Amino acid sequence: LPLGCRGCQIRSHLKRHFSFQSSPEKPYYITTPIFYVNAAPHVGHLFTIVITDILKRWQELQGKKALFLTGTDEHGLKVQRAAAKAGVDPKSFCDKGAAIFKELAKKAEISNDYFIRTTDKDHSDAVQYAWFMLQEKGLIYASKHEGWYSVTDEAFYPRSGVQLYLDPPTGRKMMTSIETGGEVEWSSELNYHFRLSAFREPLLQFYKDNPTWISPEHRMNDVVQAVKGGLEDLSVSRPTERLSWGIRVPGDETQTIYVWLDALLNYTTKVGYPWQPGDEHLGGWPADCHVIGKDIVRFHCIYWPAFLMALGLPLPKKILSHGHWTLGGSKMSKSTGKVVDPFHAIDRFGPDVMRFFLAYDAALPGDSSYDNARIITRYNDILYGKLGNLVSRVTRSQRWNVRGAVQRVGNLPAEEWADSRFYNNSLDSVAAKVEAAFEECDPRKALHIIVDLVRGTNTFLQDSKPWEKALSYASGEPGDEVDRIVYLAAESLRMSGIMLQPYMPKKATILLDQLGVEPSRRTFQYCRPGVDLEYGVPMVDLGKGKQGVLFPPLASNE
Ligand code: MET
Repeated sequence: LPLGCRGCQIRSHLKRHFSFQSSPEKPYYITTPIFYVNAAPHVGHLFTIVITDILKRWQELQGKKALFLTGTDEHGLKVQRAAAKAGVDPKSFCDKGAAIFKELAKKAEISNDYFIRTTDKDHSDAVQYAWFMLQEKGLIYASKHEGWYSVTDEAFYPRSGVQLYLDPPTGRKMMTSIETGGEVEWSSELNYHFRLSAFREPLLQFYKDNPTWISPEHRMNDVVQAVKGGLEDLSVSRPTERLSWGIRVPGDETQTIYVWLDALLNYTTKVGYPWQPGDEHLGGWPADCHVIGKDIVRFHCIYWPAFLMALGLPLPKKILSHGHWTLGGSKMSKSTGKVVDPFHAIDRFGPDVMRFFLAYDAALPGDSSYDNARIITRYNDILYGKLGNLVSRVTRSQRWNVRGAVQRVGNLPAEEWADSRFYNNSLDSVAAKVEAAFEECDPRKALHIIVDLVRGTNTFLQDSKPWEKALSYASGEPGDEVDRIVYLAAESLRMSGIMLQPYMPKKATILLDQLGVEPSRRTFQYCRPGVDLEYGVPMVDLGKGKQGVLFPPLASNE
């Protein structure tokens, strides 16, 4: 009885909290994992939020409403112990950690709409409600649990999942998880279990019906094998005397909810769970894409869909699991001291250049190695050498002006200017190729296609030498042939600028301002040759010399 009452209380309390404006269309909804607050962010976190931001901004470029949730995972033994070690109360510890992640998002030009903290009251109330619903459905039961627990991974492992490890530097013997290397400790206690085993068949059926649900697809095989191999019921609470920093089990103060159940629910609680049946879409649920690292596939691809099925909620449409960043050949990790501070990296190269580099060399689908020298190479070769150069060549020439070329050539029938190898091979098809890459959730591939266009346009100019041809027109009018060349190069730049906005929001805006593209004409629908005849007059002072240069040469000490 007390539990039932508690459920009603929670529900009526929550109804006051979530009221979404009705809108007929479900927004596109994308998320990052919520990050543990106990460790400072490294470049891998920056990569995850940047990739997610690019995918979100791509949707907006298409004219769709998109919502982006990121945040911090604040409960659990790991955070509890880190706070104790730091000698501060857990809440103050979390406040500090969450502020750093928020600052990183701001510094990296991330356009997240929400930032959830699992210590938010709305969230913990909704988690208790979900628990209550699972219990009502008979999917949670109490029993003794014995097993190995890794605090680093916040996960239990079966006997077959652990091994004895001898730490070479210290000679210390310890038990570790075979999968992650995280140290495990033995625990034998009474706690609540979720009937995960009951979801084996529904999960296998779901994977079968949705073979492209996980990207890259090969990770689906591992998930299917794991589920086929058998699913044990999952321990979903710990005794409060061990784990006090968390959400209490409703009706049983002696137990605290397992941090992963608490954490996974963030994706729904921030967008209005518990909804009135059928109203999920108002806040954006189901998520269109959860972006995650490959190390947390099990939680997102087995536990999470099982929890949602248990709650009778729709499943997310896509899981994009990326690889890791390595440094000097091994995984970036705090324990080995091999980490790159993303704040320093942004201070050094700027947010847009970092975003470009992380997307161009993205750990998608495999791992990537992080290297400052490579960032410099990419900058010199692509941003300074190709894109910056193209902008200067097109917009700053004394021998022609873009506006004149757009007016004179753009108004002609397409046969008059579109019939060239450059047009047919690059300009005409680039938008469709980029779009297809985004449909495959591959912003890296999409960026390579855009960069290829920029390279190709430089080559086209190099080969057609409009600067030489323009010299032979003394009247000041550059003439048909030069006009056509300039027009095609300007169109390429205009389309590249539009498609680069999700990657480099600030730099792409400057580029489009310099090219004089109206802000209302910067969406993907304008990403076809010949559709905009209104551009060409710079909206900003292009300045002289270095002033206004989009990508200046790097200082020699870089
Ligand atoms: N905090 C977890 C991690 O950083 C992710 C939780 S996502 C629900 O791995």
